[in-house]
Amino acid sequence: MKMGFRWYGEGNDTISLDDIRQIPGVETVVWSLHDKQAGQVWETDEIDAEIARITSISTEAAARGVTKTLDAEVVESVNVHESIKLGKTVLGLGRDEAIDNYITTIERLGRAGVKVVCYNFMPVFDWLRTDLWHPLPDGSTALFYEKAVVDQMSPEKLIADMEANSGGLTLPGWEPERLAGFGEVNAAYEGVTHEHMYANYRYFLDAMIPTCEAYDVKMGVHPDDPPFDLFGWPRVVSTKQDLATVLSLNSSPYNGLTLCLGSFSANPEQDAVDAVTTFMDRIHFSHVRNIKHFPNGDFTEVAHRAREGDVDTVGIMKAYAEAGYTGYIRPDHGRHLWDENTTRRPRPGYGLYDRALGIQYLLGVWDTVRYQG
Ligand code: CS2
Ligand code: MN
Repeated sequence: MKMGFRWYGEGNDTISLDDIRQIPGVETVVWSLHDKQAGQVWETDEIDAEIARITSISTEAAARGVTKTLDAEVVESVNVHESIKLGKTVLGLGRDEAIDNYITTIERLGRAGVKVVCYNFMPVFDWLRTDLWHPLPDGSTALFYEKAVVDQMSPEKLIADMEANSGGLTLPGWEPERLAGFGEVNAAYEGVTHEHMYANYRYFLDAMIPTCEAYDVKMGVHPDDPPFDLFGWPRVVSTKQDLATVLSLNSSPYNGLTLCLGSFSANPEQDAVDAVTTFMDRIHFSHVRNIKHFPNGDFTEVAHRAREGDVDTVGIMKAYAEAGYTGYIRPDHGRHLWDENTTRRPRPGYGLYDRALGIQYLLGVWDTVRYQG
């Protein structure tokens, strides 16, 4: 297993590579070119520059005797253009052109040494919460989902609220360019069923997977977050059955999962440990985090420690360790702690401290199973 840490890039994150380097156990920086829109090709020189930045040690740090390096083997995400999900031209781009661009990007990432690419197949929106800075009883804040708000609100109002709530930062999945196309995309989903989505998904995989095999880049789809339909749009990566269906669309091991156990567990009926053991050989990357459910359908994100919430993070790490899992793992959304609620406001869910604490907890379980004595 390799432990990773998501980083938004120089000048785009409150956390530095030198901060990440000091978290015990982190080997991989999970990165992306965050200014790229879905459908765009990633340029080789931009890819190379970002990887060089991540894998090198700054002159200043080297002068202090720093020698620990990080790798850049995991990308999260290369976003899928809506035309691919819809199977038709939308926002001025045809499906086949969008797929060709995606394949070119995968090829270039493979050449540069990237091993896993995370993506999602959610229609219109990426992840969804109603409060990004929800107070917890200990004074920290965390991402929160209030069911009644989503049930009563229009997507347009939610977009406005999220923008107001993001502290001026562009939220991945909520990029202004994506939101600008909302009306057209929303209309294009009229009448699109889950079956249509699966047919388009298969078409995409069949076109792309041979390139993934040739360049040794494993694809990992991230589950829908939250894992149920929203605003009538068809989500197809929500349930355990959905994950099995997606894997069956193309049987290559390169068609795999980014098993995000927080997203998956946002449906309280789903069993995270069971998903890990069921899909083990097709999991290339995993996000381990914890959430707490309320009887009215709300949920909040909490610390990674199992007893803080409803996700069995110990059972998850035990299952990975017992199987000798060789893929990548990262902590997922953490709470915002200490100065992150005042002066050092991070990207929502992506502060430094709680993810660093979470990693130590996850590695504690891993080491208990793998390295006793
Ligand atoms: C989220 C998503 O749960 C998560 O990791 O923050 O933004 C996720 O990165 C994307 O859906 C993956 O494509
Ligand atoms: Mn996740």
